[in-house]
Amino acid sequence: MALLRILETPDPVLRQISTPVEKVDDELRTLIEDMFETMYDAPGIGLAAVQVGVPKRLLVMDLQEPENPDDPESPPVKEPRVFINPEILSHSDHDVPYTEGCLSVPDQYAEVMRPDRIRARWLDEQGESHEEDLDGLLAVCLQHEMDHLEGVLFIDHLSKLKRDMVLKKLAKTRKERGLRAA
Ligand code: GNR
Ligand code: NI
Repeated sequence: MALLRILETPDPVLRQISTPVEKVDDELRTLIEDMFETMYDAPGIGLAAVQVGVPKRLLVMDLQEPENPDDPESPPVKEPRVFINPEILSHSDHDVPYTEGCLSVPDQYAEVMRPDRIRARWLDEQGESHEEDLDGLLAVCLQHEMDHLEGVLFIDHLSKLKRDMVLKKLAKTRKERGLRAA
């Protein structure tokens, strides 16, 4: 098990287009384990391989939703999911807003519009194929992660004005952090 370093914008690796996974083997499963460890540590609800410097079409996810939906403080249910070579087969024509964040754009949040339902196909860590209709946060998160496979960040969905605001805030946060660390 190992914690991996998460790349942050403007690292050019985040702009690479990830290539298909050719073989689901033990080497890949080790990377998947390390990605889960890194994602839970961050903490985040999803992580694409390219975010840890491996531009392959692989992502991990765990929404870590509270056991009791009426009590946000109740312990999260662990539901790790692995998506290898994911494809979106179709999507609804109804877009909904969701306030997104990204471990590669730390501590910045903005509303992004995406289709509320998608039909997706992917391989799991055993190489087995799955096809399912997804909605809610699962659909939002899978679309966010699949953007990473194309070198796209959530800020790319914003107007230039909003994107520049987010990047300015990011620069300010980094500067303040740097001063405090010094
Ligand atoms: O941890 C994350 N939270 C999140 C919230 C709303 C929409 C998408 C996400 S994914 C993000 C982790 C991440 O950057 N994955 O690429
Ligand atoms: Ni992200």
